[in-house]
Amino acid sequence: TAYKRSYGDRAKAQSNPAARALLETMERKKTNLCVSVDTVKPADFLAIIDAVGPYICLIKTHIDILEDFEWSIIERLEELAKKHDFLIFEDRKFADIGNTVAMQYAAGVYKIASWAHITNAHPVPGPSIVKGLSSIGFPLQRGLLLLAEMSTAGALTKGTYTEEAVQMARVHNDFVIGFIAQRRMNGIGAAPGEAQDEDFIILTPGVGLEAKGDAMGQQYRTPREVVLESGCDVIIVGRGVYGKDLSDIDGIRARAERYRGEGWSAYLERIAS
Ligand code: S5P
Repeated sequence: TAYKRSYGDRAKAQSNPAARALLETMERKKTNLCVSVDTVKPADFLAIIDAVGPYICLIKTHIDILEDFEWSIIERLEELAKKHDFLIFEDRKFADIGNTVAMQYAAGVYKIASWAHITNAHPVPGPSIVKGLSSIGFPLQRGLLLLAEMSTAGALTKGTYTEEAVQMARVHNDFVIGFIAQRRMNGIGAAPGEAQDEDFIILTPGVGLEAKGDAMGQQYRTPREVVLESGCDVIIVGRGVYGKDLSDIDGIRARAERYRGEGWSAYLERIAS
């Protein structure tokens, strides 16, 4: 099965350019770490990205959190992505009808499709949302992740909801490259014998080495649990890396290095087993 193969091997079989570039970057830089940089001040945002850049395959943004947004922040982000060789994932969590999300993705203040290689959407509106986003993103060689599961306690993303999310992805697998989920999704909800060689990329938030959760329902597992035991591909780490003191750049760099190491050794163990 796909998750026993190397990222580099899996890259070759991907037809979506964003999926292929992500897997190739992971192989080249030997990292399955995505840092989620959820900061309010543009200066912190850019300083943290520059510090963690060498250790990551992907940076995850919530662009609408930033104060005093201006386009030069995007230009700087793109420069850092080139300098350190990583891709950009805007965690927009689109959730509206196709016609609306197409405008939210292409236009407005942030023009997400113009700079984010990858974005994500809730499958709750049905295939309309994938059609709408694909009409903008597919011609730009972007990739979409569906939120098949969430990391928070009491999440409604379970059972047939998760299964139907995977089936939606299967129908649109030129643009949907994988899932935000807590475990591997290949073959879920498929008839026996079908979907044998599908290879969805699984990006997993709710990863932390120190805490078990936060005061608002977030739940953490270790990189080892996520990558080795649950067969996920990319670990998404926010507070575990940037911590409480955003000016402690050395500490942030050291933690990124540590999560990179933990994630990568869990992966090496997985493909060797
Ligand atoms: O189920 C989810 C999906 C996402 S994308 N749970 C999550 O926590 N996320 C995002 O991952 C969340 O919006 C945040 O940006 C990040 C987790 O941050 P951390 O500080 O808890 O690691």
